[in-house]
Amino acid sequence: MGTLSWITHRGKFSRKIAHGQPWPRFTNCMRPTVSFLQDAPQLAHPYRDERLLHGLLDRVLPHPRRAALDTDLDALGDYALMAWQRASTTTRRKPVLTPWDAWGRRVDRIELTAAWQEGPHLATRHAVLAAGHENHEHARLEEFARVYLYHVASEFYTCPLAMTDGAATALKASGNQALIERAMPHFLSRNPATFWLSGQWMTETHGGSDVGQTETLARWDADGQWRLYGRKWFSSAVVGETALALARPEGAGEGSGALALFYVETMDGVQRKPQLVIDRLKDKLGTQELPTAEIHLDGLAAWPLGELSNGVRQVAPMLNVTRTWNAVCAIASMARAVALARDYAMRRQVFGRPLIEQPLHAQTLADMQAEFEGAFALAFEVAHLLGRVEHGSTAPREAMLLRLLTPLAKLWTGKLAVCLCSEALECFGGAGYIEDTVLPQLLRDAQVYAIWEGTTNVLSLDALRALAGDGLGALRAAIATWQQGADPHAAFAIDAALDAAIAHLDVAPAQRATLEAGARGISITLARCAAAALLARQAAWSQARGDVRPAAVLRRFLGHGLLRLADIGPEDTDLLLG
Ligand code: MFK
Repeated sequence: MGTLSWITHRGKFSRKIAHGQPWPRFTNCMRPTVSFLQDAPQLAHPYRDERLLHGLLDRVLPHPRRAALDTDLDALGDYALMAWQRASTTTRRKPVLTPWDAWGRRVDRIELTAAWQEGPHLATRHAVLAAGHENHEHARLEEFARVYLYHVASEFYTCPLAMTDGAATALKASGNQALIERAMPHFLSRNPATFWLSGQWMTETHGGSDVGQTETLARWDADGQWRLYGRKWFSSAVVGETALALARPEGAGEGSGALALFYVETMDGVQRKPQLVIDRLKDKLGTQELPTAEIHLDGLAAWPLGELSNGVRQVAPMLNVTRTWNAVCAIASMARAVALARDYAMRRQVFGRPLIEQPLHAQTLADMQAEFEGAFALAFEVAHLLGRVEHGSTAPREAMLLRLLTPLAKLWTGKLAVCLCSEALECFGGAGYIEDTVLPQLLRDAQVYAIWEGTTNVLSLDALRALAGDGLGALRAAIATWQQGADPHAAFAIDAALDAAIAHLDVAPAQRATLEAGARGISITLARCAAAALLARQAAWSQARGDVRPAAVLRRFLGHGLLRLADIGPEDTDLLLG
């Protein structure tokens, strides 16, 4: 027996249907009512209700700094809440490129989404970039707290912000006073009218990892000006007023050592310079609000940052900053996914009780939470360390630590974001697969974190580069410090995993292939060891204040195991792929 209800222009009707009796056909004037509706997930205030960020800032920042930061973080949390509600009630838009105007003039005009139009106002009003370049050791931490809250709401406007931050950092490192004086006031402006964005033009048609194959040519033209000629295949912030571009000075040799790093400006007043042509916008899996473009350069004026070679070395400060953004933005996406899944589990009734009371579902959510908190701890440690190293308030060894932790945090959080966003979608059942819940976007967007700014494998090889210096010694020393006062079982587990990873690094130079083949496993194991030690530090601090929750997070994280080493040799790989 069942009851069918429906509404027509004459009112509401219902009819009992006996078992086996056919259900009547609906006519156009009958509108079925739904007797069971599911509650949509609600987003808690991304700042006020964010336990982890509060815990971190309370532990680290001196009281006056902590209090001063509150206004910006609270406002960015409000904006994030508004943006979530807006995204839930409007159709998702993409930027639109208009190459020609109605009268045949080349205009390359790009219409941006609402969040992108709001971007310069938000970024300058809340000093997102300017905060990171203030002269104190917590500057980067305070910057990345803002980034964490703003990122998802920004619809990846954080991508050009990251590159602008990277460009500012690379300019400072270059010591080129003329360019610093010209661009920095715009990059760090607190006024949207004078704010400039920077792009990062590296990738060409052969792909992004092997930058040494760059074909863009830099020519010293008869007018006494360097000019760039060539094609860049992925330009993420094509709306930027400036960019840093790798190019090969005419007559220079092959390979990456012969590349130079140039600064360019893209606008002539309100018009885009005609020597920069936008060929088309990319059609991407995710980050769809971000106008990623294919461009070509036909004599765009350019200024070298420094020497006319070693451009990769000169752009490295930019890469390390954007990789930190990548890690913080990855944990911001994880935070959103985990928060929505947890909220939904409290609303959704299934098999007679809320989903959160189903033991297996609760277990799944707790597992996600523990992994997220480990990633949060590592990403923010990198952010804070970056500021302390830049400010000069650390021992020299900590610069080595930063050099190693940056690729580790980027590569591990990039992979974890995909995994947790996928798991979160599954927590919604079929609804997680439906576009107008806005949930699938989380997964599609997350995929970029593992690709941007170097793939997991490229970053694993970069970690080997960092380990070849004194990165390992620095990591060992840091882990020993972080886990002081930690539960001895936790310290034992972390040390054992660290020793196992180090044993995998101990290969003869002739066995470089074995080392490289294992680089991803080593990197993820080291990242997990660092994260566990940081969780242990937070657990000890919190326990002393009567909060035992972080200790439970640490136990759960350790329960997932720290080791991700690959124990299968290259010979087996050859057999598998043969
Ligand atoms: C919302 C979040 C937003 C995030 C931003 C999104 C923007 C997305 C836009 C992009 O994705 S732009 C494309 C980004 N492309 C990459 O990240 C390139 C990936 N490939 C690599 O990282 C390769 O490892 C690399 C290009 C660096 C290899 O180049 P080489 O020239 O073959 O490497 P080599 O010879 O080992 O290094 C050259 C020098 O740079 C060496 O120094 P020396 O000359 O002094 O010996 C290296 O030590 C140094 N170096 C390389 N990577 C470094 C570094 N130094 C410091 N830090 C690093 N990370």
